[in-house]
Amino acid sequence: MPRVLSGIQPTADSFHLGNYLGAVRQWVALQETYDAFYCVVDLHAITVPQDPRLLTERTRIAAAQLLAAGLDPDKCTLFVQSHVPEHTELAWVLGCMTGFGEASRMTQFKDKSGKVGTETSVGLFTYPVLQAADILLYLADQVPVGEDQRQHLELSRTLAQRFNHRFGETFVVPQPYILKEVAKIYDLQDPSAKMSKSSSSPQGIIDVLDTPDVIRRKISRAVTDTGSEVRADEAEKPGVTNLLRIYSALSGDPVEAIEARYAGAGYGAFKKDLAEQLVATFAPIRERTNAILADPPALDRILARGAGRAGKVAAETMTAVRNRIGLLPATPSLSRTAVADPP
Ligand code: ATP
Ligand code: LTN
Repeated sequence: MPRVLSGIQPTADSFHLGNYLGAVRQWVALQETYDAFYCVVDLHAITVPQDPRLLTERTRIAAAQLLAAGLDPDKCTLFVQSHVPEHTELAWVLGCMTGFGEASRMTQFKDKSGKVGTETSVGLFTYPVLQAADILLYLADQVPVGEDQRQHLELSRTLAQRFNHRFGETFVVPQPYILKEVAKIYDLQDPSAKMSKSSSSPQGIIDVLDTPDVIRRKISRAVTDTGSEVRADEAEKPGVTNLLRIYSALSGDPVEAIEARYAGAGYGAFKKDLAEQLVATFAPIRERTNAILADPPALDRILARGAGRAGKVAAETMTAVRNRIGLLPATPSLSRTAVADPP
């Protein structure tokens, strides 16, 4: 079975509509036909300051939402990145093969470091290298993400090829899996900006865990464009075009069919129906998330099982990597604990 891997950061109390349509929905679909590995990337989250208590809580919330959205632990491997230490070990190795200039060209680093200013960490700079390690450890063929991750995926491909060329075939060169129609969902208040956990205003972003009333209010206040025609036109009507794409992704109807349905009806009826589509999708996810979060030990068991399965694959790849690059193998019968100095 071909492999798929993806990750999501536990940096908010809820995923948003962009995360859901751009990534998570594909994760759910792909678990049926791929050997799928999905992780909550807590080590990526700490590239900017995080409150420790909140990070723990949000890691569980993230995992619960993924299960509630349809990930099935019997069909995929769901785990927390920091539970598999090979991620950081491989990131070090790959970091030693990444050019400083090459890493400096990452646009997400430029954007984010611009925002955090003097607080910019080395971790934020090497973030894409850790992401490459996440992917390459599992020899993933496909990586489902939104458009904003395309450049990071390109770096992962370059590093896989570079390693294979220098040390012999080891890694699979991964392909981005990006669905054009939902690759970039825009902010409801500013249709020129990506809907984003870190930069959208609360009114610009729909959270998977928003209550139905909040969803209805945010959609009714979403900026639409001049005129009253429900018509996709990226240049003239970016707000309506974004809403049409969301409607189409949720309902499965082509954009043209939705345009035809609301011809002459104005924005009001269209937005009302769109809000109901969102409520129908998110209300059950919200309820299931709350139910899963009510039993933390059960959730932790799912994550432990995931880490066990992921750890096996990661350990195998890491052994191959250590051998390839010439690190002296540790003698198993003389493991650290077996020959520890007496206290
Ligand atoms: P931030 O913008 O604050 O860095 P984020 O909202 O992009 O965070 P991530 O955890 O970085 O959230 O992204 C998780 C996944 O969701 C990634 O695959 C990313 O490409 C995808 N994604 C994020 N925002 C959007 C969006 N607006 N449209 C489509 N996909 C998105
Ligand atoms: N950088 C990604 C999150 C991420 C990821 C990954 C995605 C970390 N590791 C591996 C795909 C594969 C983001 O969404 N900002």
